[in-house]
Amino acid sequence: MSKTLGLYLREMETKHGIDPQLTGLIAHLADTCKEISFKVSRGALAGVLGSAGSENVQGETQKKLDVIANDIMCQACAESGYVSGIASEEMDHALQVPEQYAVGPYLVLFDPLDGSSNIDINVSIGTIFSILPAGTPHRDVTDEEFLQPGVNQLAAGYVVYGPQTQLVFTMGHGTVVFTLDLSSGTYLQTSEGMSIPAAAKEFAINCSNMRHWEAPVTRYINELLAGKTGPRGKDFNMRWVAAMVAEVHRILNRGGIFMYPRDNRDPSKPGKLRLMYEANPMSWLIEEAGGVATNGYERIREIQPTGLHQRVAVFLGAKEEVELVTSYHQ
Ligand code: AFP
Repeated sequence: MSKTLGLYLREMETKHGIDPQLTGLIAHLADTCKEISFKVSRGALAGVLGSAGSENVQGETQKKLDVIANDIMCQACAESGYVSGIASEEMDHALQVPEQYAVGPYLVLFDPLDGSSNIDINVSIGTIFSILPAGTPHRDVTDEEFLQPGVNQLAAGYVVYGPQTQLVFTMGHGTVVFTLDLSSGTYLQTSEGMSIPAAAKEFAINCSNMRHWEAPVTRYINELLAGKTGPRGKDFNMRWVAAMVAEVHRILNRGGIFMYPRDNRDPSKPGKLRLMYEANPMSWLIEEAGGVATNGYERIREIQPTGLHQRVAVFLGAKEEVELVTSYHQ
């Protein structure tokens, strides 16, 4: 009989002294994602597909479901009583908790729906979250308070909406997986600890950007593509789902390396992915599973953020591969 999320969280409180407010917040976010999962699964039947006709702070066109998921997550965090402030990919600035709700000791950051281009074609997408300390609970939260390095995270995870809805998270005691049992509406544990093999046979990168890459990345990918007769002496397979959630989920399950490098298209953008609510939480999940995550130069979780929506190059997954491509940058 699989363990329920509730039981697992209680055990984390007693075994590892995790604050019941933190486990309470995770349970609340997990519940909230059931609602997003339900809306995602209904798609056109619920009239939630297509563009919202607006742009987010990144200048990206928002899908209806981006906006819906963002509203659901904001409301859930605000009403939980566990948080002092909320930041999201879809909002220019951090959101303060409205007066009618209690505040708590945590800051929550999220990408409410990662992989937006997959929404309308029924391919895996997900919600990514990162939880940071807020100090003494307060209401007047500023963007600057969120600018903490990823090593400060107290919990991080995602919910992937794929053939199954799965919650994958860490509180620093391994990366664990819970699958939403649709018959009972409960999350049941389906992995007690993910483990990424140090070597890899699969890589994920958007090769259409090859002409914009910097030399170390071109060198590394060319070596992988050369296969058995190249310097690596073996063949590699390639995958690209265009949703970081799905790529990380695959790597946690069967290994490999994921890359979204910085490129020369726009010097003001060091990579595409966002540090605070994409790279940091994913990096921790990967590290807790024995993998490595760098920006080509340094460990992602040690980067001191300078902006809520700052971008970062990402190389994450199998230890040997990430260390190799990182060494090419030195
Ligand atoms: P959204 O956060 O806008 O949904 O973008 C998803 C994403 O940032 C990341 O999940 C993918 O790895 C990446 O975009 C795919 O980007 P390309 O379309 O450039 O390959």
